[in-house]
Order: sequence, then C-alpha cells, then structure tokens
Amino acid sequence: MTNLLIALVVILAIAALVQLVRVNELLSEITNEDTNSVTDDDNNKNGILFLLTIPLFLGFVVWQMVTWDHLLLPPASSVHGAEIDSLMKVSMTLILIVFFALTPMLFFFAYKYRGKKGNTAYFFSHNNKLEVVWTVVPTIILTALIIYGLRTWDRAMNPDLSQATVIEVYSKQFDWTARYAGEDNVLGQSSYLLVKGKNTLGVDMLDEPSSDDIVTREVHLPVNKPVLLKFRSRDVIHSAFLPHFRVQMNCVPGLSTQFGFTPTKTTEQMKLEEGEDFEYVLLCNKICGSAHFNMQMKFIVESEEDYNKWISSQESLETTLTLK
Ligand SMILES: [Cu+2]
Repeated sequence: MTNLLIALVVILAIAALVQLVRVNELLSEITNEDTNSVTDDDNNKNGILFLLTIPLFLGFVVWQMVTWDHLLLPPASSVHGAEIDSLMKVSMTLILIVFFALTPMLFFFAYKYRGKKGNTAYFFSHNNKLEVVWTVVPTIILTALIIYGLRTWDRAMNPDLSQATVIEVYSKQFDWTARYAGEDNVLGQSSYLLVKGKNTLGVDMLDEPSSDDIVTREVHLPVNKPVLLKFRSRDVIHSAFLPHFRVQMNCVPGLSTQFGFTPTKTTEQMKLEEGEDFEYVLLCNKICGSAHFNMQMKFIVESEEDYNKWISSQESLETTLTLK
C-alpha cells in the first residue's frame, strides 16, 4: 500500500512539474518574451556559482579526508603489506595533486569563458607542442607507476617461502578452520568425500603426512617468520581477507589457492598502538550467504617462544580423531 502511495506521489509531482512548465510557456506568450533565451545576467550568475564551487567542493573533499581518516586501516603488519601501502601512498599522492590542480582550473575556466552577448568562439585547430606535452607527460608518469606497481605485485606474490610454516585455511558456510602441517611441515591429502564425523576437513588419514597435522579454530603465527596459507573451500567461493596483513585470496571449491607472507608485528604490539581490543582477524570477503558477515577467525601473532609453547600444547589430528 505504501509503495502504491509513493508511486502515486511521484506521478503527481511529475504532472505538477509539467503543468508548471506549461504555465511558464503560456505566460511568455502573453508577455511576448522567450523564456528559454539565456541572458548575460543568467550567464553571470551561473559563472559566479562555478567560481564558488571551487572553495566549497575542495573544502568538502578536505573535510571528508580529515573526518574519515580514522576509519582507514592502520599501517600494514606484514613485509609485503608495507610495500603495498607505499604504492598506494604514491598513487594517491599523484591522484590528489592532479585533482587539486585540475578541479579549480575546470571551474575557473567555466567562469572565465561564460556566455556573453556577441562573443564568438575562437577557432583553434592544432598545436603540436601542446599535443606532445599532454601525451608525453602522462605517458612517462603512468609508465613509471605501472612498472612500480608490477614490481610490487611481483615481490608480494613471489616471496621466499622455503622456510615457511604451512597452514591450511579451510572455508565453508559459515566458518573457517585451520590445519597446521605439523612437524613434517607437509599437509596430508584431503577430499570432501572423506568429510565425516569429527573429520570435518576430510583429511585422508591413510596418507602418511596427515598424522601430525593439527586442526585449530584460531591461527597463531610467530612474528617475523614466513607463513604459507593454503586455501580450500567446501561449498561456494569464499575469499580469505586479512586486512591488517594486506592479504586476500579467493577460496574456490575444487581448487587450491595460496598466499605466503611474513607478519611483522605481534598482537601485543598492535594492542599498544591501536587500543586494547585490537585483534587480527580473518574475514570472508565474498558474499557467500546469509551469515557471510559473521564468517571470521582470530589470528594471533606472537613471539616464537609463545608460538612454540602454543603449538606444542595442541593435539595432533591422529590423536583427535582416535580419541573418543
Ligand atoms: Cu564466505
């Protein structure tokens, strides 16, 4: 019923507008004036409005940048994350310089060349110098930016992982489970066909490397040590997102994806910098269903000593599955 009323109001508003325009036209017929003709006075008013737009619009942009700054992520807590942040900073600085230089020009010229009776357009056919400048300068800047971006991407995607701790991150609607590769640092084979009872990840227990694997509901990482996350999904496409480490990778059913990185700050350090309630968190960044918003898992970065203590207190998969 409400929707019907809203539609009715919209239709009536449009009809009223049409009638107003019609009244205006009839009036102009009586007074013998063309209401559509633009006078110098109109042009001056609009020109001044363009001029006013410069401080108002730029002021609004600056105000937003200052007001919402605290909602941005803190500096990256990983080696490659710091490089991605630098790339972002360089790109944003360039964009902002161009934005703050061109926006005033755009509105100022709209004011300067506003319509005036008797004005004629200046015919300007070609200028080689101008063409070269506005082709060559952006080409150089964009090429440099693209090369810088590709190098950063290349380093982020190909770190040295020969010493990395291997951890599987398993996604399903709507939670995450982690599986450490254990002493041998090799994950046992797995298949969704083997998902049964306690074996929620479908790990093949007949495969030798499976026995020392450790399944956990939160991930502990030693600081400054490389880690290799291997992602799997049981049902739909999820996306593992670790915003503080600048890590994101899709988890695709039937496919194994991975991401290696090195955390550089412990949770304790982050609590000191960002507040007591800070936690590293793994989120799902693909809208995967009704409880997608709550699909998360805690990550804890700690000293190697604390990490070793924690991992040695965890039960191996063999023990977990055989114990009743
Ligand atoms: Cu998800």
